[in-house]
Amino acid sequence: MAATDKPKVAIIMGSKSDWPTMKEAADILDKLGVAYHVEVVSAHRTPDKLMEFAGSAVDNGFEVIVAGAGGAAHLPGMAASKTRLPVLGVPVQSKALSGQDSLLSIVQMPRGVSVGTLAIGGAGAFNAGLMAAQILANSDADLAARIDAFREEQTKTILDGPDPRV
Ligand code: RP5
Repeated sequence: MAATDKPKVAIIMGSKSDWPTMKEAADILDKLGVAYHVEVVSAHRTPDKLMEFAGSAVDNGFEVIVAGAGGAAHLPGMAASKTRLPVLGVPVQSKALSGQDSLLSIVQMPRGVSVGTLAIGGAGAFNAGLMAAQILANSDADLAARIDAFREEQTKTILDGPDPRV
């Protein structure tokens, strides 16, 4: 990946406190050589910024948005309301309700405005990054090959260590 590559993936989150979770999306994109943009954009604390960010996302060259939020997690849905880009929602694990609140806030979108909802927490963030890469790979053969290699490596790791005790 060239340093000058304009990111096609935006990773946004409601708070700096979401970063330890959302870093997992960044980590898999790093591993797959996909450039990304990272920014805190809060649906509740910075609503005008969210509208501006999502409303200009296509013009800014983004092709996928990964959005993570916890609690009353309205960020992914409100981002999706302002852009036709695929929005992958990550429910961050909240302290009070263990992310059940985040999950339900993100997943129950009304018909006609879609958010692809991932699992609660780090695995969801990782898979959101992976899915963003898989979307881009439809028009990027080199990235598709890197994803295939990642999957083969993952499978080999399991097959090479079948004994659960070691
Ligand atoms: C949400 O509120 C954020 O996405 C975060 O998960 C949660 C708590 O935010 P902080 O109070 O830690 O900033 O908007």
